[in-house]
Amino acid sequence: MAEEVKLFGMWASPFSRRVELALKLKGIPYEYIEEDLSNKSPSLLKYNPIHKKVPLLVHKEKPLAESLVILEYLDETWTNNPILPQDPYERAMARFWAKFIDEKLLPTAAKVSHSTGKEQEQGVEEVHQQLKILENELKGKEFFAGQSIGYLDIVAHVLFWFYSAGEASGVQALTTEKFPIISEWIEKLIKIEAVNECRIPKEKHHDLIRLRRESLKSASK
Ligand SMILES: N[C@@H](CCC(=O)N[C@@H](CS)C(=O)NCC(=O)O)C(=O)O
Repeated sequence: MAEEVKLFGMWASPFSRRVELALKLKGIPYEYIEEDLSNKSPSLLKYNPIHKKVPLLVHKEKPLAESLVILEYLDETWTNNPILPQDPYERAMARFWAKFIDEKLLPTAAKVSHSTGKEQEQGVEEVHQQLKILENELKGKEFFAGQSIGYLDIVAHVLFWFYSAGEASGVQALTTEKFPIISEWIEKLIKIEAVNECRIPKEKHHDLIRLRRESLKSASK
């Protein structure tokens, strides 16, 4: 039943896109509800009162927040097309790298996208170091999950957002020259239908990033 699963998301949110990608890869029918984050719906505030953020998944009236938590729930509830590895050590390592991406890499990536001048330069240096670590992890593999797309690829899919933000700001930290393995991985992902369906619309995203950077500049004047 399509109405059994509801996803409250926002088109430019890489975290929402992550959950959408998992739903599509696992073939779970769902209803998508677009949130206006400047005017959050009563449902979002009711179901996610702590963080008040998207993505929010509601399954049979039970709410779940936080994209990584949602991914695990989906995999445990719908056991077809598993995304997490079966082996406990490999599962633990997938979670380790997911934490690295969300707790280390993303804050630095956000710093690069949302700052200017010295702070941005520093962010680029830091993000280069972290992307190198991720690039090493991917060395010799088709995907982060191994032979086919899995949990860690879905988590690392936020790099699409980072790449697009780099295009819009004119400061591209994720180049093919510096990160050939990650770039090749992006090319492979794009060929997967579900990934393509979950891509953030480029022009619309660029406009949003430019708008945010404009207000950033005016605020710092
Ligand atoms: N750690 C959260 C991050 C979610 C998040 O930051 N969502 C943003 C959109 S990208 C949001 O809803 N922001 C609204 C707000 O902060 O008020 C996750 O993994 O789901």
